[in-house]
Amino acid sequence: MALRTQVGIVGAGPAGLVLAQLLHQAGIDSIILEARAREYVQERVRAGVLEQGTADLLDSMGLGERMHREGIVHHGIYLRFRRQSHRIPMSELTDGRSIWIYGQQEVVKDLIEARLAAGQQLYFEVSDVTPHGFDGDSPRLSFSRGGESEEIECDVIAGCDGFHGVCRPAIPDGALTIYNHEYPFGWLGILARVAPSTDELIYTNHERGFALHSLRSPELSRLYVQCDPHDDIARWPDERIWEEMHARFATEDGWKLDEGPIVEKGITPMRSFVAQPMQYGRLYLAGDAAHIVPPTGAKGLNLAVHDVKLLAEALTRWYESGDDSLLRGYSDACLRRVWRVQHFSWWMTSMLHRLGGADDFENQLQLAQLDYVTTSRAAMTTLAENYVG
Ligand code: RFL
Ligand code: PHB
Repeated sequence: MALRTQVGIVGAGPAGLVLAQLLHQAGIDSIILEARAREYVQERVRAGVLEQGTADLLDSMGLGERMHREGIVHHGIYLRFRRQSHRIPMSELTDGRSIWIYGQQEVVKDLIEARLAAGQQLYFEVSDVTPHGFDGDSPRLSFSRGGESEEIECDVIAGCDGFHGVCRPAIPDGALTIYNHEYPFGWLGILARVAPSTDELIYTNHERGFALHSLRSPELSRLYVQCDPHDDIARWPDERIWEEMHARFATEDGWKLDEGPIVEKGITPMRSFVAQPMQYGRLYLAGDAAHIVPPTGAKGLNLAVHDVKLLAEALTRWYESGDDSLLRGYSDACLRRVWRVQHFSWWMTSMLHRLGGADDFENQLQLAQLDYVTTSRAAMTTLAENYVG
């Protein structure tokens, strides 16, 4: 017998989990199907920066308790170039707005715990998830669980299954316009068991390439260096990683980067991607399933959360009054912010990375832009406004 729910959600990343929680609070029933195991989803190291609006939303959902205890509020960031650091006082420039340092996997843990504590349905380790019938009015999700084939009948499907998911490819050819931009570099990221060497994030433009010093807690540092996206992580023993970090973060005034045991490392390619519209019939895409931004602006998770906030509002309106105007306008409403964030993320990426051009012209332009952004209050405010969201 088929299972039945109101909203069938594919993917238990931030998008799927926040959507499910918002719907639950509005009295709307959903089932989440997740391909991976709970432990895998909870341990995947990814984003670390929450915009004020994301943190406020988690708070309003009653999920902010641990974030307030363990998260760290930052009021500024540093841009480092020509071996000097320049602080962008974000809160001062944005009427007191700030960002939270709280790992994506911590957000995901809090959401999964809330979902299961409320007795709501979330199936891990399912396979062969396939959306059907979403061009009509009887959408279904077929899948396998423990070797058995099962099916969910629902009113709508939410494709929150990330960039490599099955929902976006299920939309017929020609219905989506795809914008895709790949960068000729990636990020090598590490998590190191050592106190951060900085009080706020440092974004560095260096002739050897970009570097970022972030953190997770008073004992855990998160650092990235620009690298070849096709490089093999085996070619990066710990000594080589630290050597590169020291070279790129070096300052005139002798600032020191502390080393510690590396507990996680990996290489991520970078792309900018948008599929539009973000809906087809009764299938709605949200988060990385619909768009990817390079991580330089710290926006991917925040954008995913913004999408599902709009989707939850639209579905709530529809269930309460039969009014589908917000649902019909879902994609347009999301895409306005998606493209603003696309521009900001591309701009930050272009300003801070070695772009691989044959001459030094682009580097000089970057330095001119960095000088402007760190001296003009108007330019600084533009960066700050976009960064805090
Ligand atoms: P996710 O997190 O990829 O979740 C999708 C979920 O769907 C599951 N799935 C399926 N389930 C069932 N059937 C299928 N066929 C399925 N296919 C996939 C997956 O297992 C997964 O659990 O997408 P979502 O929810 O849209 O969330 C997006 C964010 O995860 C992403 O945008 C951010 O991590 C991006 N990002 C950052 N965002 C920020 O806002 N601030 C940051 O500081 C930041 N730093 C980063 C980042 C991403 C990074 N990487 C590794 C890509 C730093 C890095 C290095
Ligand atoms: C992180 O802490 O993982 C992080 C911070 C800022 C970024 C990207 C990633 O822009």
